[in-house]
Amino acid sequence: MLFGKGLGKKIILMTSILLVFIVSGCSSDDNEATDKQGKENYSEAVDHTIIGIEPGAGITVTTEKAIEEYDSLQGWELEESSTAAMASELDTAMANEDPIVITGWNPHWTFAKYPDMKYLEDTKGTYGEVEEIRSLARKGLKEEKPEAYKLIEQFNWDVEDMEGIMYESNETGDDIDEVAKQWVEDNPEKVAEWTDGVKNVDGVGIELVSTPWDSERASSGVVAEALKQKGFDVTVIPVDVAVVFESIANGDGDATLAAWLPITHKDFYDKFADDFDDLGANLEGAKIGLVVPEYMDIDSIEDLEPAE
Ligand code: PBE
Repeated sequence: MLFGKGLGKKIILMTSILLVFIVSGCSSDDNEATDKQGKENYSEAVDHTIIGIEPGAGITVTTEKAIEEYDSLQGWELEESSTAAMASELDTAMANEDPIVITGWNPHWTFAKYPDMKYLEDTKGTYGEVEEIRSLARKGLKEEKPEAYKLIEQFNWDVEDMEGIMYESNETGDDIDEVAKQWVEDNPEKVAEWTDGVKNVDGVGIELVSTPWDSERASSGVVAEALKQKGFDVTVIPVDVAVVFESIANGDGDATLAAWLPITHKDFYDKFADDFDDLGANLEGAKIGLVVPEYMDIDSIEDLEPAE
């Protein structure tokens, strides 16, 4: 079983959510006829369609792989649009208790808003187990801007911190940058760990390349604020995942806090792996996968049915 030892512990850290789903058994042992009931209906009811997000996302690439790898997903479509469009389809489905299959991830405020959702068991490990979010820096940053490098290398926080900012911004409507700035003021001990031994500079420019999701707006927001406190002139540029990796590799951007690994951004990472410094995890206990409402009586991706 994929979701065995180790994961359980980490997942408890992952706040509210899910892990009611700590998988209790293998559906392949279950009675075949019982298995088929309902599941087929769900697959037909959702028109063999997974509701996805932006085309350039790592989770989109990974879901295309899942559709290739799982017999149960043969003939399925991934509907690509945007995170906002997915959230609105989810809203409608949940309000009507309709079945829906989405591409989901943590940290994400959706799980705070809808605690009654579960990851489908991923028996083939296409989505991996636990993900971490890593910081990467361009070659040469360490020598050229050592104080920025040191702060970014020391940046580390928890799922709860990131989700707290995302959730508050979503609830209050306040911009994530503002909430992140306030978070830095409210959490001086954590920020002191990141800035430990970092000397003040006088207006040195630093460019953080990031992705447009709330999770990365939160991390870039807090680090930008911490860097500003040390005298840096910080710019945060949100771009597609592919461009994040490309611009760190070719030196256009200084650093990113947005690399989801080992699975989500694997293809992008591998393509440029020799061309940047990997500064390690800034957050542990992230996750991606296929997610359904708790009221759907299935546990595993294998409980779905291929399109005829
Ligand atoms: N996400 C959120 C991104 C990374 C951050 C999981 C939607 C993705 O590339 O899939």
